[in-house]
Amino acid sequence: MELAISDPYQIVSVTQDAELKRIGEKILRKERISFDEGVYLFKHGSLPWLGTLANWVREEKHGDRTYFNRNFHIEPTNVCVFSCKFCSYSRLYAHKEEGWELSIDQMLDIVKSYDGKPVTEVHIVGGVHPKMNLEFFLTLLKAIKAHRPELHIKAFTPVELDYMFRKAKVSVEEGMRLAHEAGLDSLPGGGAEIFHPEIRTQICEDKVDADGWLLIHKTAHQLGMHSNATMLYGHIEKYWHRIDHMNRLRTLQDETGGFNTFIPLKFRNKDNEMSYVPESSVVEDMKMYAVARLYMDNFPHIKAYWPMLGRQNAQLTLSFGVNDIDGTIDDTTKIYSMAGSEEQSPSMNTAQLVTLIKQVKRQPIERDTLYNEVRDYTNIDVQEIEANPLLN
Ligand code: V47
Ligand code: SF4
Repeated sequence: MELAISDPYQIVSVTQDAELKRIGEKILRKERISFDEGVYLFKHGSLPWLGTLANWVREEKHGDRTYFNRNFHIEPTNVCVFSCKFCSYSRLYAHKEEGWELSIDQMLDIVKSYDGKPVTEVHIVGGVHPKMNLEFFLTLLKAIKAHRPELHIKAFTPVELDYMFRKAKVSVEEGMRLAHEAGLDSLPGGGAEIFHPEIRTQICEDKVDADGWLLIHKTAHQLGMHSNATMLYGHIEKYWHRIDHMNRLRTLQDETGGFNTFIPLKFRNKDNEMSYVPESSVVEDMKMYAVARLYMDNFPHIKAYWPMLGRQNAQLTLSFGVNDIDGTIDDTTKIYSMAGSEEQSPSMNTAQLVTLIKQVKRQPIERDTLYNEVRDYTNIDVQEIEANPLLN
């Protein structure tokens, strides 16, 4: 009989490491793994072992269904009062002439440039500019909703929101309520970095801390909004810092159920104050995704963000627990190209995204931000997509 390498039962039982075998059996029984077990997986799990189990969990949850969306970004400014050491993108307020600042009209023009195009989401995130205050962003949200009510607005990290709320002297509850009423539909996952203060104080000491980040997401969930969560990995953190980070998110998710997606973000080292730190290897990247899938048992989705990883590595993650590769992007974000990603002008049309997913024998599903199915592309030919402007 042929030995299927992807058979999780075989893989778990052939390992010589008794502890690994015990943890693997727990996963196959769909039991939650502990903090220490998570760290053990990072330290002792081989890539094929972790990958096989993560792929099994992914297929139990989603089969071959692999999500993407049609979206674009708006980056209001790269001027920022903070000074995160890993950031290649921001210009300090003192050097603001080197950065950009968009007016509300300019941002609305970007939204209008998508009129008639079948995008479902705008993702708005940027630096923290002292003049772009809560009132400015409430006006922006209202203007976008007035122009295109059905466009989902996923915007602002707790870093931006915390700063706006403090300047406007409103509580988190009041600020989030105002933003939601003005049109904010959900929160993206940024600004999380590494929560543990031992690392956070070294890489981004002056922005919102872990509790502040988690409170803003919790408040969003209590208002009925959904959100994502990221983790910036592969720099000076240890494995246990990653598990600590994921554990805080898993605990909040138990309480609120408001997170949709966990997105590990690979640290890129070009042109920032941490350029001396080498980037993680592809093997380490795949292990990160696999352990995320195994540890984050209450997160429905694990996303690989292709503009950061590169499209081929993003494709590879689909065998290591990932079931979402984000969207078309349309060359509207600069954060990763400035940090050294090979994707210097990130843009993929639907045909390209569908091809990427089909090449690894998965089912491409276009989703909206909340994972409602927009279209199943499994049985649609790439030529048909390319010929139809509404599909591509
Ligand atoms: O918080 C900044 C990261 C994040 C670097 O929710 C870097 O769907 C790597 O959160 N190397 C912002 N990463 C982007 C973000 C995001 C992206 C895509 C989708 C979603 C979502 C959220 O970018 C920051 C920071 O962690 N970042 N600099 C760098 N040098
Ligand atoms: Fe500012 Fe965000 Fe860059 Fe930090 S990561 S310096 S908060 S733009």
